[in-house]
Amino acid sequence: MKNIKAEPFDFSFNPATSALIIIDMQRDFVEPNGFGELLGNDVALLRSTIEPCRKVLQAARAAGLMVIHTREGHRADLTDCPPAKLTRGGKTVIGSAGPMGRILVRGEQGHDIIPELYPIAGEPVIDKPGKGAFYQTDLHLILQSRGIKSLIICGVTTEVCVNTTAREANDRGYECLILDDCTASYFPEFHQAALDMIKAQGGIVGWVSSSAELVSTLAK
Ligand code: C5J
Repeated sequence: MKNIKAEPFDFSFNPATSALIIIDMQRDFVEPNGFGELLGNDVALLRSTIEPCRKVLQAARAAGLMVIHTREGHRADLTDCPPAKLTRGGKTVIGSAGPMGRILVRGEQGHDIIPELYPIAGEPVIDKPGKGAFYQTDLHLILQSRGIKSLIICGVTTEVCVNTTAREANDRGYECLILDDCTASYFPEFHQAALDMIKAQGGIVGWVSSSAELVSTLAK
């Protein structure tokens, strides 16, 4: 077992039954000219997560942790995109043409994971139509098949897909550790509130720690 300094109290995990899950580090959210920027957001706020995520990914791979990546997006014909989701965002609607291809459509440049964190062979990529990584995906089946009990969660955005996934995981019995500097929001105050909600009430959804703590714990 490993013990990592975390809030609201130390988080214990067995690397053999733990997975690193990196949420939606896609060009559409993190790079200029993607969905996020076209919606009027400052992607620099999310790009601060890239280097800490890269270090965590490297450490997780070296320690033999299971690594899973997710991508939010839809089929080219948008048949898996609820009409309610399609009408949001003003002119920047899902499926419309952008500088990196059709927005949040699978197979388009913008939908793919940024090169800095690109998956390697053996790392499952979960394509999800919703905000949560468990909704309408085979993530739970994959985790159960590998005997995974604990999830270390990174990615964007903290209050949307990271938070939704942590809540879904918590309800399914997984213990979740979210890494503060490996998650971010276009709205810094939402990032802080989202992490506060996770660790409140004795860790009602999970634990919060940092990339440095995780990397040093895995190296011990
Ligand atoms: C959003 C996400 N923010 N990955 N998606 O729409 O958090």
